[in-house]
This record gives sequence, structure tokens and C-alpha cells, in this order.
Amino acid sequence: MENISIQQFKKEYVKKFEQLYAYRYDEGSSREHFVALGELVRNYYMNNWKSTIDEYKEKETKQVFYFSMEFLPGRMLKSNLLNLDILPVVEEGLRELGLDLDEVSMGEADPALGNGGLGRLASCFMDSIASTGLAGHGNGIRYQYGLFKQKFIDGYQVELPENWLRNGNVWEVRKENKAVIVRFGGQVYMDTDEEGNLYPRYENTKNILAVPYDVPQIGYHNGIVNNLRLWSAEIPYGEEYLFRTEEERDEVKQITEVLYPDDSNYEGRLLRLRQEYFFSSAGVQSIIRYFKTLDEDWSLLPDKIAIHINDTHPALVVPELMRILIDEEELTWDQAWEITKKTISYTNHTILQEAMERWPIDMLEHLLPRIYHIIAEINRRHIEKKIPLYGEELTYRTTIIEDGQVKMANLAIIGSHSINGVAKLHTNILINETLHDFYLMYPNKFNNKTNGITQRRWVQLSNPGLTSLLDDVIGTDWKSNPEELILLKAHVDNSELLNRLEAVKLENKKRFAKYVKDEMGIEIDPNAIFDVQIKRLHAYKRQLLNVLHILDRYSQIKENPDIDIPKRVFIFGAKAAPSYHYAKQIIKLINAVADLVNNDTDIKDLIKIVFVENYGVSLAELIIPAADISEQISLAGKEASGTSNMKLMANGALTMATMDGATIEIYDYVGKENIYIFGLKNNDVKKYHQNQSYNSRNIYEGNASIKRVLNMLVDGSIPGIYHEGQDIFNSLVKFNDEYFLLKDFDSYIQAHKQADKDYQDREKWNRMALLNVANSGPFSSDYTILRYADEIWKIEPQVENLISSYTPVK
Ligand code: 9GP
Repeated sequence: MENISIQQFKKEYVKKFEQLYAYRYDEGSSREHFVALGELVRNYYMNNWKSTIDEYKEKETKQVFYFSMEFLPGRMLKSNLLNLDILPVVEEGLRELGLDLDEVSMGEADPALGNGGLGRLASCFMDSIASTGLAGHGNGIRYQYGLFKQKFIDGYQVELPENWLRNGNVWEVRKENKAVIVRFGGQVYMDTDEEGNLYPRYENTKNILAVPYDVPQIGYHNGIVNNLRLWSAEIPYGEEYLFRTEEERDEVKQITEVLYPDDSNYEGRLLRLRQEYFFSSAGVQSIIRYFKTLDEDWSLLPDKIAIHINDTHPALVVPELMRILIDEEELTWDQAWEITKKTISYTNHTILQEAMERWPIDMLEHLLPRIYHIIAEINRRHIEKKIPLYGEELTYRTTIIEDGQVKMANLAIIGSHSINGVAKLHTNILINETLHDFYLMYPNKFNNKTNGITQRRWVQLSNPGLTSLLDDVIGTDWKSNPEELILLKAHVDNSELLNRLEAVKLENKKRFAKYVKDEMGIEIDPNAIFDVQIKRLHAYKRQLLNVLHILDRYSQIKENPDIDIPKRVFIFGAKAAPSYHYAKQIIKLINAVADLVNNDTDIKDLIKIVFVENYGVSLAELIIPAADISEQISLAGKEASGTSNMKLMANGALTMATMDGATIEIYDYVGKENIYIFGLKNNDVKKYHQNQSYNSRNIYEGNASIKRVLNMLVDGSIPGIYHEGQDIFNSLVKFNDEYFLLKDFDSYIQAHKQADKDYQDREKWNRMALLNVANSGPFSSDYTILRYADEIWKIEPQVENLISSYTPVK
């Protein structure tokens, strides 16, 4: 946008505020200031938004549509200001008006429209697509209620509704004129027209209106504003009489009412399936409507449009696109199938079996009869075509429909031209194990795209101290081309700089410590090691291993109060799926251990535990810049990629990790001296499984420290846990420790001992931290997205900038 002076901004701001509220701006609350500022900022991007979309259309630029059930954008105010290049002007202007931008920003709700990594990745991608100048948009659901608000009551997780839209959303634009109808239920009959063509005739369907709300996705200093389209379900105008009962009306509302509170646990529910079809169908319909305005031949659809499906949740775009092309646009099956495959690509984000979506045939057929027909036909043709090539056994292992269930991953793979994993190890596991049968059929479809994060939000906005240090030392080009962070490496021996880096970290730790004191009443020492594990609570992520380490450390201090180790603050942020009993027991355990340890004066504050409530993007922005240690301790082979590992590294935290997900690639970049690696490797785990030779009880019986720690779970040492202690103990000893915590325990403890030692050598620690920042550039989502653009979507940046000259590394 054009330059705006501080004076001009102040004038416009005061005017906007007073027009909105009819009282003096200095009487406003942060919420009101946020709304006024948001309204003003809209004026600054609206023209660009329109011209971006117009230009794509005029030039018939190929555009990608990223379909995702989840987006976790975080508060958008500062990010929009940053990308519009008016952050300093607004900050200063507000200051001169006696207002603080950070406080104003708190007036914005943090939209929790996702569970965790998957949704946050989608939002990093949205930012990177716009910032690298690519023509690409998001397509998702405008949930009325985001992921539940987490409260701890008596140490237990309680879920409260997250009414993030209570005060409206200043960024969104409701576009009723772009609404479409999505059809559910009823019966479908195939009739024949006069020319002998089959066409579907529907009866008794429930037609729902999908209304889009568009949210701008502003590129970094490049004038591009793309679109995130979120759909809301409504009763179609004039058809209210068809929804006479409260129940029928509720059914409509429910479709976009709540985010399904789960990520890696599969729990099929009719509502979830309705949500999936709702936004998939609405999105495809609006794309087709756009394509038709171009007046091009259908065969050119894949040259103008790419559709990406983020995990299998939007996999119904495959039969939906087929349905529209065949039933509505009257293409032949073969034409439609070619177009569909060429248009669609798919990312797999997990290998956990329970997360592989499968729908009972009855449910799918009842809810979406025509879609089910099409899936069955896709499957029939797949089987028919592949048997002569690959034989029955292999072919039937790839069937979409089996044992009364429809397998969504199989549908996504068969119906798309590209399947990617999200880190090298993950992709290898897909190729060699989980999806091996498909790999044998379609080796060229498979590829890896290691995840990334945007340094704009995760460094520039959340860590201003580090940002100005970097600007001073290596210049500012890293902001548009994060690989330049490597220039920092040349300064690794500059002890003055290392001290500055330490000072920045200390300030960030003080900021977080203040939050902890104000919100939780816990006093923490900013000079302690801040040891951070922030992610969804799941057994495979092994927050429990972290707790076992704490209990071991606690016992050692109790035994030897003069022990010479640095203070540690263990910081947790994690929500558990409401129905995930075991994960909730672990939350209770962490809170109980926190009560025990935080109140034990014998240990002289050598350990503190902070379990923040309601962890989400905004809290991550506070915690990550303050972290010294990044806990990435999943059982090897289980974490597809991880992204908090990258954010923490970029902020100078040292990684404590197993060789899993993208952490392996972090290890490759920083080198073994600058990371703490422990535990079994993926191949070791595989061997244990093959030989069935793991016996956790033997480890328990034979290892005194483990025995001591595990006994604490059941002998009353931790007040406040009741059956939780016993259940957790049983999972580790009686039920053979599915995630190999006991096997990895010793090496984990050793790695932490080394970290204690290193932390006491400040110079050494700071060097390691610096090298982590320096090597974090390649994990920018800008590069990840350029690889998607180049290798999968075949789209090119529309603007010249530093990063568009980047050559993707394979
Ligand atoms: O569990 C993965 C996580 O490892 C990855 O970083 C993230 C983004 O790719 O996706 C998560 N998967 C899911 O949330 C569900 O498949």
C-alpha cells in the first residue's frame, strides 16, 4: 500500500473511532479500539484485494484452492499490519494517541478453527502463498464455535464453548450473492433423457444454503491479497417452510456450529461427514462457477485450477467434482476422471491407523446417495483396470470400499495426481509401509514436502527483540528470504553478540514469567531453563515421558538438596480431545505433579511446573520466544512432521528430541553438537514390533530409577491423583508400554543431564542457540509452499521478489 504518515494515520484513526462509537476515542476499550483499527485497516487493503482477484481472472492465472477442515490463523491484526508494511506507523501513531498496539491487539479474538499442527500449517501456508506472490486461496468452514476453551478445575480438563464470533469478525466479508446450495439425503434415481443419456433425478433431498465469508490473506509487502473462504450453513431463503421443526432447523445450524474437537483420533460421526461434504461441495461449486466465467474448454480446468486436499477430510471433492462434471456439465466419465485426477492433489498428515478416516457405507449412502454411487463406480473401475496389471491380491488391498466401509485415504490417492508426506521420514514410511501398495501402482504420484513455518508471525511478530538483533547483524533481507539467516553463522564467535542474544531471551522469559505470575499466581525465575512442550496431548507425543523425567529429577533433589543443577521451569501447553480418556488422565497427572513440586519448599525452586490453560496460537507466541529447550519426544516414527519444533528452533531454543518427523531434518541442519538426540530410532521400534520382543515389565523390575518413579504414581507420593496414577502405571507396566517410554527413559535422562551441564556454560549454550536460529531459514513455509507450487500445483509467483528467485531444493 502507499505510504501513510503517522499524522495522517492518527487523523484517520480518531475519525474512524468516533464515527463508529460516537464518543471520544480515549474512552474506548481495547475491543473497541481493535474494531476501529480493523475497520480502518480494511480501507488499506480492500482495493488490493479486489485488484488481485480481478487480475487473476483477467489473466486467467492458474489458482490453487487449499481445502482444509481447519485453519488456525491466530490474531490477524498485527500480521495484517506487518504484511501491509504499516506496522511501525500504526504502532507509533497509536502511541502518540496514548494507546498501545499490543493492548489493542488483545481486543481481537483468536480464532481457534483447528485442533493443532494441521490447522496451523494451513494458516502458515495461506500467509506464504500470498507472500510469495502465488495465486492461491483457502477453503474451509466458518465454525460458530472454535475448538473448546480449556479450563482446569481441580486439575482436570474441562471444556467450555469458544464463542469467538461473539463480537463479530472485522476481517470477514459475507458474500450472500456467492452462496451455493449443498444437497443432502433423499433418494436419487437415474433417468434417461430423450437422447438416451442418463441423468440423476433427486427426491426428498434437504437443500442447505452455503454462504461464504471471505477473509483477506495479505501478502508481505507485495500488494497481493488472496482469499480465505469460510462457509456457513443456513436455511435457503424462501424455503424456511421446509424446515418447520426446531430439530430440522437445528440440524442446519449444527453443520457449521462446532469444530470437531479431535485431530489424531478417528471417531466417525454423521455430523463430521456432513461438515466434510458441506465445505467440499460448496468449495468445488464456487470454483466451477468461476471457471465457467472464463469460457474455456473443460479439458483446460487443470490448467487453470489446482485443488489441494489437506488430509482426507476434504476427500469428497473427488466424487463431488466428478458429479458436477458428469451430471451437470454432461462430460463423459472418462473425460471427467482425467480432469479430476489432474486437478486434485492430496497431503497425508499422519500414519496413525485410528486417524485414517473410514465411513460406514450405510451412512455415506444415506447421507449422500449420488456421491456414494460415484465412489462405488470409481472403485469398480479402479479394480477392473488394476487387476490385469497388478493381480487381485494387491489390487484388492487398494480398494476404496471394504468391509462395509469407505476408505477416504484410498479415495484421495486414487482420485489425485500427487500424494505427499510432510517430512522425509514420514514420506518414506508412507512409501515403504503405510501406502506401499499404492506406491507400487503409482510411484510417480508420491513425493515429500517437509512442513514449514512463517518467520513473519513466529519471529518478526512474536519476537521483536530477536528481529532487531538480526536486522542489526545480518541486515533485513532475511525477512523476505529466510535462508539468509545462515549469515548469522559467521558471528558465532562474537561474544558480545552472544550476550545480546542471551539478553533478548531473558527479556522474553521475563515477559512470559509476568504472564505466569499474573494469570496463574506462580512465581518463576527467568534465569531458570525454560523447558517447553507445547502440542496436542496424545500418548504418542509422550508428555508422560517428560513427567517421568520431572519426577526423577524431583526425587534426586529430595535425596540430595545440594545438587548442583540449574533451575528448570517445565512448561506445558496441551489440549486433550474431550473423549480421549487417557490423555485427560495425563493432564490431571501433570497438574497434580505441578501442585506437589511447586509447593515443596525443600527443593528450593529447582523445579517449577507451569501448565498453561487453553494453549493456542496466541499463547504460543508468548511461550516460544521464551523457550530454552524444545521437547520433541514422540516415539520415533509416529510424529508425521511437527511444526512447533521449527518455531522453537527459529527462536533459539535447543531441541531435545527423538529422531522423528521433521526433527530429523533439523538435526541434519544444525548438526549433532547443537541438538540433544536420544531414544530409539524408527528401525529399532520396527524391530521390537517384528520380534514382539519388548517387555516393559522387565525394564521396570530391572531399573531402580524407573521403578522409583513409577511407584510414585501409585504409592500416594503425588497427592490428588486417584485412579489416574494406577491407570497410567498399568499402561506402562501391565499393558507393555505401547510407546516405549521405559525403553527411552535412561537416554532421555542422560540427554537432560547434558543440557544442565551445557546451560551452565553460558557461552556454549548461546552459541548453540545462535546456530539454531542461523539454521532455521530452510524451514520457512515460503520454501515449502514454493515446492508445492512448482512440483504439484504448477503455478508461479505473480510478483518479483527475493524469494521468487529461489530454486527449490529437492
Ligand atoms: O500429527 C501431524 C503433525 O506431525 C504435523 O506436523 C501436522 C501438519 O502436517 O499434521 C498433524 N496431523 C494431524 O493433525 C492429523 O492428521
